[in-house]
This record gives sequence, C-alpha cells and structure tokens, in this order.
Amino acid sequence: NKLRKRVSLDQDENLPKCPEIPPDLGPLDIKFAYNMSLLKIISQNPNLQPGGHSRPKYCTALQKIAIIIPFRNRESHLRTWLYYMHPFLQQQQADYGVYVVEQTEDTLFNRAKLMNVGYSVAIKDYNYTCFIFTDVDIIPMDGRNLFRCSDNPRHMANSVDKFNFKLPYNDIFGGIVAFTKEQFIKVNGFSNVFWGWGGEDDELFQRVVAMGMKVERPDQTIARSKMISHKRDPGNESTGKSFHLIKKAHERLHKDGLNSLIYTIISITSHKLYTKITVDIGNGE
Ligand code: BGN
Repeated sequence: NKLRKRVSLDQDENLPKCPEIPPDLGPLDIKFAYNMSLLKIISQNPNLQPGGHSRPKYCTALQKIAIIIPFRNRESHLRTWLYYMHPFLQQQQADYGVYVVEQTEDTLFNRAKLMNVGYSVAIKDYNYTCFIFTDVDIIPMDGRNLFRCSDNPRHMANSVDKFNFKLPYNDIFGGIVAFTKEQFIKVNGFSNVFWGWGGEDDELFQRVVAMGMKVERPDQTIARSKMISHKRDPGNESTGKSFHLIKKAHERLHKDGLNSLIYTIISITSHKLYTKITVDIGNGE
C-alpha cells in the first residue's frame, strides 16, 4: 500500500535515466581526525530529505537503495560514517535512504538479526530494489566502489586496510554486502541465531552458494577501504558457537531467517541524517 509509506519523494517522471557509471568518481582522502559534529554534517548535506534520504536531481536512478547499519553505542563511528558516506552516495547519484538499526537489549549483540529487521522495516518505507548491509566503521577510499546491486550478491569490503587490502580468506563476506530484494528473499535473509561476534557473514556466504548464486566483488584497487580501529565492544563477545552453527547452515536455510524473524519495534525516528530503528530482538533464549 503505497499511501502508507513514510518516504514520499516527488519524482519528475520525465527525467532521463542516470548513467550506469556516474561521472567524476575517483580516490577520496579519508582521515578520521576531523571534528564531525552532526550540525556540520547536516549543513554540508542540504539536499537530504528527513530520515536521511536523497535522490539525484537531474536523472532517475536505476536502483533504489536502502543502506542498513547495525548499531549499538557507536555514536562517534556513526558520525564519521555519515560525514563521509552521504557525500559519497550523492556523488554516486544514488537514490537512497539510511537506516540505523539499534539493538536496545543489554544482551549479546546480534548483527545479522538487526540486518533482517532493517530490511523488513525499509521495505515498507519505500520501493527499494537494492539493500546494502554495512558495518558502521568501514569507509571506502574511492568513489568508484559503487554502492549498487548486481546480478549476484556483492561483497564490497574486499580490500580493507585492517587486512592489508587483501582477502584474509576466500569466502569472507563481512563488512559490506549488497543484495537485490529478490536475492535477499532467495537466501531467506541472514540467520537469526548468531549471538555475539563472528560467523553470521560466513553463514550468509554459504546461503548464497547453496541457492546457486555466487559472490561478486569490485576490483581490489578501487575497493580500498579504511576501518576505524577499536576494541571489541562489550556485549559482542564470541560464544564459540559459530563454528558449529555454520556446519549446519544448509539445514537451517529455509527455516531460519526472514521467514522466522521475530522482533518488537521500540521506535522508528526520522532524524535529518538517518532513520533510527530501535528494536528489541530478544536475547536468543
Ligand atoms: C572470521 C569471522 C567472520 C569475520 C571475519 C573477519 C567466525 C566464524 C568462526 C567459525 N568468522 O573469523 O565473521 O567477518 O573473521 O573479521 O568467527
């Protein structure tokens, strides 16, 4: 029901289609030293609509992109992300909205389940066709690392400074991934049962392969990204269970994911730079 959607951007239907490759993209100077106040970021992004939405002015974008960020207690990382990524996405002529999904509970973090919640809320908000699931602490160093979906799910964090701009292992699927709506439904989203650090992304990789798709990655020079270094968050300890869970990935694929997702929305708030979804996802018991 289109009338119920909260995002209503009037679009001039007569605009030409945006080009597949946006113009004028190249290397970016990413430093984490600036004083990034929210007011400054807001003033630097005058074209944003409430909830952190934007659309190219002079062309119709080929994809409608929801950016989903799992979150808890990382205000300064979020400011850094917003400071760099709003200009980045607008330079890429993206039609996009930013969703910050905050886990309230004082329990183990569940990154994957927050991603599923972000997808489920965003899909009701606007007719998104592409979902980009990203950590709050990775910033691409080149505008040519296109935040777009493709014929297969994509992994865009394949060249991170933390891992010397290499893949630490072949099947790594963490950091930033992109799925079309159809691809995400096909894999039944993320698993909901990964509490604490690690493995949920490896399981998602297995789901992609099990459903007959493959993972695409951008060129590793273009995909160079910087990660904000930090200690492991309290509440995101490893339980040591991931290894055993991943072994049974295939068994759970069709019963654990979007089709078994249970959560309670505490609030959905439109900030100037993003939509904040605060959600109770339980504690896994
Ligand atoms: C791996 C994690 C990934 C993480 C990468 C990079 C696990 C599973 C253990 C069986 N996998 O070790 O989730 O993205 O490191 O940090 O912990």
